[in-house]
Amino acid sequence: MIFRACHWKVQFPHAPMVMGILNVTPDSFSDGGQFLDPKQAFEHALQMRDEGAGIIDVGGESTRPGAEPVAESVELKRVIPVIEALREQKVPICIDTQKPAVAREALAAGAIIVNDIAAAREDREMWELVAEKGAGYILMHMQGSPQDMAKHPTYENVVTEVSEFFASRLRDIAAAGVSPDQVMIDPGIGFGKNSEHNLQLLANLGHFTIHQRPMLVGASRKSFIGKLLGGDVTARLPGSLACAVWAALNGVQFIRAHDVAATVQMLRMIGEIQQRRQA
Ligand code: 7PJ
Repeated sequence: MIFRACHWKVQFPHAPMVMGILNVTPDSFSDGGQFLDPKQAFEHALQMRDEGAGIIDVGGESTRPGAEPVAESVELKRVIPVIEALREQKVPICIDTQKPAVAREALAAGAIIVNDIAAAREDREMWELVAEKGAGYILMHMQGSPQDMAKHPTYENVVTEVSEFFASRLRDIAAAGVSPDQVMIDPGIGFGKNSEHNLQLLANLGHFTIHQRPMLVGASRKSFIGKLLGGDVTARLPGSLACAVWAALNGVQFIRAHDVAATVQMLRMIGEIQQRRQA
């Protein structure tokens, strides 16, 4: 299995990679407002790179439950200067946006992967762009939209429904001209899922290997950790690390995380131990 994003490629098996989260927003749920200034955002990205992040996910629109959509011009003004500044830094950049126009500018500014949590539900322009540029694409499952997804998530079986979503969207994406090599799949922890749904998805990550695509999981600091175990958003690192280690041991190749140093150290330790397993 291989993942390609423009000039960048990763051949698997490969040690799990951390995607560091850079929210250039005033209202993201755990760090909103901290990195709205482009210079501060840039510095934070460099710090995450130095801590071992393999990808930086740059987002200018909060997708926390109930978040208001942001105008295209505002989103562009937040993310483009940061991506341009990072271009020279040789760290793969992912643009977290649902808008094809923002993705287009971001790819032109140096981003190589599109993290489209909407999975192109509005139109197919995003996939056409990804096909045209040879960019990477994160196919994430979400029930509903960020505005309404927290209200009444319902599934007969969340694991099979998410898996069917992957199968059907992977077919549509291929039909739009995107190579399967450009796509990674993501169950979308917290996106139209309650705590039980999130746990069932995590418990059954192995189910998604049938799609033969690398997987991304983002559970970092999410509210289900607090709901299950208590603790506000600043006190969810142990729970986040437990999700990350579980994901890594269940075949997940990319971990989306806020706390890059801790997550990288944990994954490296697991890797050292794993290498020494005897048959
Ligand atoms: C995810 C995301 C995730 C992908 C967010 C947060 C909430 N994109 N964007 N997967 N979560 N692909 O920053 O934790 O799980 S926003």
